Amino acid sequence: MSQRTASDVFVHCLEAEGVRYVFGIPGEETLDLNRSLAEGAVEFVPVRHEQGAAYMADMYGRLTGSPGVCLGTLGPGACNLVTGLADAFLDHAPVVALTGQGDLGRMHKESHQYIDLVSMMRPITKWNARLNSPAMIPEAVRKAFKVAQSQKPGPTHLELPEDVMEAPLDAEPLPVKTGQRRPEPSGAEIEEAARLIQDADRPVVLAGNGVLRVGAAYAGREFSHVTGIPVAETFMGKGVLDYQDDNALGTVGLQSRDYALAGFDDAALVITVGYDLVEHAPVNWNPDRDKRIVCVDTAPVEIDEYYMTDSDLIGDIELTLNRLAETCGSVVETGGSGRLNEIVLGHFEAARDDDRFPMTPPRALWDIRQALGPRDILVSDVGLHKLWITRMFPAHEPNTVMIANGLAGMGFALPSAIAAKLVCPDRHVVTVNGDGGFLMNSQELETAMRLKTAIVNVIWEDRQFGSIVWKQEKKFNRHFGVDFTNPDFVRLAEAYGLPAWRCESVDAFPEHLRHALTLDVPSLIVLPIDYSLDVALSEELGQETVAT
Ligand SMILES: Cc1ncc(C[n+]2csc(CCOP(=O)(O)OP(=O)(O)O)c2C)c(N)n1
Repeated sequence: MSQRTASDVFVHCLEAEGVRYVFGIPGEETLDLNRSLAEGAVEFVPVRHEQGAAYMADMYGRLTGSPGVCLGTLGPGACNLVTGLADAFLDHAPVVALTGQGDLGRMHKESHQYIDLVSMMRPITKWNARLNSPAMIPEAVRKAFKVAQSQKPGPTHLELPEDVMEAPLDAEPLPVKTGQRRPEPSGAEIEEAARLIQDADRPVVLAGNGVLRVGAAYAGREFSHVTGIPVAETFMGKGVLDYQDDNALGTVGLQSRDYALAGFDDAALVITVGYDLVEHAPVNWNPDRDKRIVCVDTAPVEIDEYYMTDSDLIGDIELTLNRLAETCGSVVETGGSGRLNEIVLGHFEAARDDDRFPMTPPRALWDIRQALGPRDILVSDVGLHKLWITRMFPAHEPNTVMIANGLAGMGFALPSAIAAKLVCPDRHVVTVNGDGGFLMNSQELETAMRLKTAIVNVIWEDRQFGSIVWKQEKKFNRHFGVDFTNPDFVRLAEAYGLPAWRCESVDAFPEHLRHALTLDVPSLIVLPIDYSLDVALSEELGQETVAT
């Protein structure tokens, strides 16, 4: 038997971690690793730009809870991973990034494509290391996965010098422990929080990304139903409650009065559940710092002068919510107002009869909602369309409206959707993109076609960076530096082998969409969009408070 190399052991460690895919682009400095991957059980998925690989790993991590893995070579390959890893860092997606590197012997001097990747990755990873010797591999891989997955999750990075990976090594992976005890707050902490909640005037829940991340949405529903306390959701918390649930207050955060109209002004206490401060700063819902706050989360809370908590219930969110519901029982004076939902869903429902063309965003979202089932997935790119989606697109189930929020990088949707389809082959996956962001990673149409990931890509075409136009018009009454022309997107998609259509009438969109959803290959729909309707829907909702 030929001698095993460090790269063989490395891949064996990935297999032990349960890795299914490595998304990436190989390089001359990852030859041994790619050879070992080719001979092992993990599928290497070649992509067309490393940013796409990082976003695929990010979405894989979001939807499975297990780290997605991406690979770039040294220097330029690693640099291209950065945007996707920064996204995973700010939105807390578990990812393990692997990068090639030159030999250990040339790192102290100027040399071809050498950049100190460990330093470069430091601010956007939870942990990050160079493999200085083959013997480190079992420990380093186990640590990279454990840290990426532990709360709150995020990316880790391993830099793999070429000479380390080709060296002989005979070693086994460290055991991967599962079924460990889930930490919980103490009984006394639960009781104190329950007392605060029972004594408070008109409490409400603010549910965030963390609830979905740990699969605790159903515990959130149960908590709301047992206690009677209604739930407002952040953009990334969509689907904690079905939007048709009587206790659903809607998605808050786009405009300043969202919170007031969901009942926050009258609430003396807010229970934040799985809320990451990066989602929307607490100054927006607690501007006078007068609310009592019960925090249910997986990790100690961040400090913010507008978020000084009265009770921290740190541990497993599902267990905590179950115990808190049991201890609180039915709460007498619950808060919340249905006004926000009335306004937003009122516009949404009315859109069904809006036959203007180019289409208005609410009508487009109405058609998408009708075409998708409750568990199907909508992935938004970044731009004005994202604000419309977060404002208005109603979710039935958790993890069905996926967005890039913390970093909010354009180009997120297409590669992420490919991974969503790999993870959820039985669910429809639709992307909505601006014509600006779509071209940032459109090369991944080739990856989608090759993998036969049957995602439907909808481009809202306005030949402008729409959200910047919107902001410039509000600030200066004019816009500049935001107009462009587009390629013929239909012919572009066809060049990759995808079926594609341009909508020429309002009825064409639902027709094309429904047809596209029956196909077993990816497809593309160009939808001329009319952004003249303000996403800041009404004065009653106040000024917008977020950036795209
Ligand atoms: C990678 C990246 N570059 C720049 C921005 C800043 N930015 C946010 S939205 C936006 C315009 C988006 O335009 P488009 O993709 O056409 O979508 P639309 O707003 O028209 O829906 C820009 C430039 C960003 N978020 N990400």
